[in-house]
Amino acid sequence: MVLYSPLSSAPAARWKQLLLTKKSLIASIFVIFSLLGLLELLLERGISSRILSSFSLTPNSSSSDQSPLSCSNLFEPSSFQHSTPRPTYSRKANATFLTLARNSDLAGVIHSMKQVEGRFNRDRHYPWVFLNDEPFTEEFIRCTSAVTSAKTHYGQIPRDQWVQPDFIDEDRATKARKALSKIRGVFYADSVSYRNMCRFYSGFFYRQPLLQDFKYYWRVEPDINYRCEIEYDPFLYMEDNNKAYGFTISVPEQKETTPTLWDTSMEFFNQNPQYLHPNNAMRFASKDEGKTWTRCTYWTNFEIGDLDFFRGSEGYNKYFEHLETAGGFYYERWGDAPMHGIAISLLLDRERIHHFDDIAYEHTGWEQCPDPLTPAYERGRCSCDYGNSMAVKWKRYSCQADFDAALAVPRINTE
Ligand SMILES: Nc1nc2c(ncn2[C@@H]2O[C@H](COP(=O)(O)OP(=O)(O)O)[C@@H](O)[C@H]2O)c(=O)[nH]1
Ligand SMILES: [Mg+2]
Repeated sequence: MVLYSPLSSAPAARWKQLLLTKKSLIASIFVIFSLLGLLELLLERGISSRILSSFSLTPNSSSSDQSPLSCSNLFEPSSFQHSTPRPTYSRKANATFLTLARNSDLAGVIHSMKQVEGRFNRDRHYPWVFLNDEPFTEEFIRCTSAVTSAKTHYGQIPRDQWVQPDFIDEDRATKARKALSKIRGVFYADSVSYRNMCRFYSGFFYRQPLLQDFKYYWRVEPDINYRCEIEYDPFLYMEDNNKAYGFTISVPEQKETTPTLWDTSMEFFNQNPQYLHPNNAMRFASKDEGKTWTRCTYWTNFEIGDLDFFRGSEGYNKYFEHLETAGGFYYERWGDAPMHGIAISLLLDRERIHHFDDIAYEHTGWEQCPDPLTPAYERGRCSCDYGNSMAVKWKRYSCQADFDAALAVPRINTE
């Protein structure tokens, strides 16, 4: 057998020819792009940059780059089949999915919707509520409504519930953002819009008119994954078991984003002890009866909640007002996760907080996968690795042990 070598004399001519072909190929590409550049100059329409960017189109790329008819291109090969006969469910909760998004989040939103529809909602037909601080584009509405057989609703958040309030001292807020940006590893340190989003999810989401007729919401963010079928109805689980708040993953908040949140919170609860539930889950938030904070939060990009609790709880709304007045959403970077974490843990009977340990959920690489020894894993035909779960692989960053400890605290008889 003769091994091919470009240095051997016999194929030398062919090698030379190959080099020539390669050179002419490069020359042709050069000519094509020069022509495109020329055309671009003439038409001033950015053709070549669009051709180049189409080579690196990712699911996260901005939808505004795409033509109005392009939403169909965002669909991956279908992960679920509409053709097979599906069960019909006669009982439903009064519930909706809730997605806050920018128009530029379209591709990620569609990805998430397909996950939710494919793993659960194709048979249940719960509606979707989409909220945005700007008007949704016609493309966003058309593409998202095409993914679900259920109703979709689109709302714009009132400006005063989104933008930084006037009483915030902008100089102080700017200095705080600059200082936070200098610390390595703090996400969104300099972002005002992220702060708007956190404040909105802390104190305003449940006040939106589109949510007024619903009792339960299930929060869905762009670019999330459900790795098992959801074979039962989590909304009905909430209803049947009188749950007010459900989560999948719990993690501690970063110190740098919330230096004064705990003290500000304790100030409120010390002044208003009537709002503390006697059977609360304080142990989730503090190991020493409130002196120090565990920094534990329910990771709020997944949450299923009872809107009546948020709307109707005087304690929750007064607590939010107290935080709002302190200004820490802008002078620091208080997140909705630590705010919800403290409020839910202190205001609610801990029996009303539920860990959905059978739901396989992933976002930004952090995930929860059910234990394969539990029925949920097989029943859900899961495609995830329990060993990668936050509470297993990253146990030291998980707050699951704190939640379990909170549930184990002996109850006070309130009869
Ligand atoms: N309308 C709107 N939605 C936003 C804005 N910033 C964030 N969001 C949404 O708020 C949620 C959380 O934001 P995300 O960037 O995913 O935060 P992360 O998961 O903490 O990295 C997502 O549903 C985003 O689409 C914004 O400025 N406007
Ligand atoms: Mg996110």
